[in-house]
Amino acid sequence: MNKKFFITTPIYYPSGKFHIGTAYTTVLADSIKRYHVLKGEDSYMLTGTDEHGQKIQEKAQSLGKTPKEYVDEMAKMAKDLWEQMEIQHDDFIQTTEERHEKIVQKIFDKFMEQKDIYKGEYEGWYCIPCETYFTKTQLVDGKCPDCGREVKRMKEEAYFFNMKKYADRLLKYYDEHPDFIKPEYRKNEMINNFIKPGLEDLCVTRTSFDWGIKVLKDPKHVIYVWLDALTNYLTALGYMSQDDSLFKKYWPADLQVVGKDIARFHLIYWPIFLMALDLPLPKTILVHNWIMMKDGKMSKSKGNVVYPEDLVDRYGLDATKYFLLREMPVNQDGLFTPEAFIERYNFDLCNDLSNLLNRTVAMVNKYFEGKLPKYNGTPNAVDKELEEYANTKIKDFEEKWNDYQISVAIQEIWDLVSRTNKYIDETSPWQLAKENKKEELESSMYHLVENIRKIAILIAPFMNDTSKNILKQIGIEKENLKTWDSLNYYDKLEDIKVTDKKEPIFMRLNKEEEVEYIKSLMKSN
Ligand code: ME8
Repeated sequence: MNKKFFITTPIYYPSGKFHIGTAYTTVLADSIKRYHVLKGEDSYMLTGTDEHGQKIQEKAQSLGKTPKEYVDEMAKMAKDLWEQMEIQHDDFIQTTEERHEKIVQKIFDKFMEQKDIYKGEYEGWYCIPCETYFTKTQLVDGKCPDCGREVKRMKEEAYFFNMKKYADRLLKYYDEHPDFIKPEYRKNEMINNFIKPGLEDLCVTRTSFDWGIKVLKDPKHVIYVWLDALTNYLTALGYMSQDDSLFKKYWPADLQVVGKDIARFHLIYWPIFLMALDLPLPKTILVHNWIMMKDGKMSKSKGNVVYPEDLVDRYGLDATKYFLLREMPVNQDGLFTPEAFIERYNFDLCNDLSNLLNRTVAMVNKYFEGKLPKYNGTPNAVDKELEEYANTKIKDFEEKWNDYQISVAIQEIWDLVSRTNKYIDETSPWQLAKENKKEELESSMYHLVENIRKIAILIAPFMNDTSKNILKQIGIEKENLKTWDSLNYYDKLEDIKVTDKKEPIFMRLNKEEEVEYIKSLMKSN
């Protein structure tokens, strides 16, 4: 049986168009899924929208819509964007769907029966116009962080989940499962900032609004945010429902991708909910950092928002995905600047990758009428070194990618691109042709095309069209030369005819013009 790979993204708040930061999580998850598909694994990806809560209810009201009308429109917008970005999710769950709501109610009842949930009083700083509670630390100068008005100390009846009960078990789990949290420093943050100082019980219901899943036995309460949102990962697979075949097949998740702002909920509450349900925990939760702008967070009021579809329309899907994944380090926030975007396009994609392909294709045409010579069984020292370099880089790529250090893994591919470009200068095929060194010239062409084939396969998870285009241009038609396993060979290219057309995959952009273009988009957004 095939190895399975189940991956999830967070479910998104439908509060408006998604910017490149929001799209990043999904692009990242999609690329990881595609990598596993390429490796022949039975892969399944889940995404969706998180549709309950007071803010959504108010937003719908302000637009003169029912909350359901509003969230359905937003879910459609999300689906359309994922389609445009060629995201290959297998399911899209909306938390207002019956398949979700019913099971959340069952889970709530189970937790009540187990005495994991108890009734108490929620006390906090309440902003009456915003109808929202805040903790003391959330207040700004003692006032509401949203509207700046006075807040009042208030209480309301609420249900709580007994988190404390599971704290020691969670710490033990962290300790025994070093792969559970990536990158590792996030684990220390959780332990030092939240668990060691004393885990607080989590308020899981509200009575101040009703756009939520009702507690069956106490319907003035709606189930509040995290117990509703997090359980989507189970309900989408049919957990506790009549048909739970997907759940049986795919749970536990192999990877759950989340942004840093929701790390605490996924690294503390989520595993505790799963423990309380007596379910296995996901193998890894990957916490990524944020895409920031020069002047901080992306926001409409700052006029610095970039939407993915604008970049895709002008620069193509692959360049957009490449930038997002390449520019975001694992351990810290990444910066989006129009200059960096255009430079990556011009240097990495055009100068390095596109030129390598063009030069190679042109030379195979010039020296061999487009027909690639076969592998010479006795490569010379320079060729051998290139082969070894490629093998090492592929290994390094896999190691980093499997550890979800995606930008570092992509750098490994570009090292191979640079090294292969350098190989052209080292072997100087034009010189070999002049001196009539046919065997060396043949070997040089073979090694170039073979490295390009490998590069095309390595980029396929995040630059699918470019990968296909490159393989087509270098005349790779046989399926067995496009598989992940075929990265292990070096000597199997035969009867290969490269294209005789000049079709650059990326063309140099005018930096000043394009930087201005992106800046004007940001201002108008
Ligand atoms: O958090 N850079 O939804 P959401 C990178 N509904 N990632 C960013 C980002 C940025 N600038 N801005 C946002 C929610 N994100 C909840 C999730 S899951 C059970 C419930 C990421 O729409 C953010 O970190 O506010 C999160 O992972 C995702 O976008 C969705 O955020």
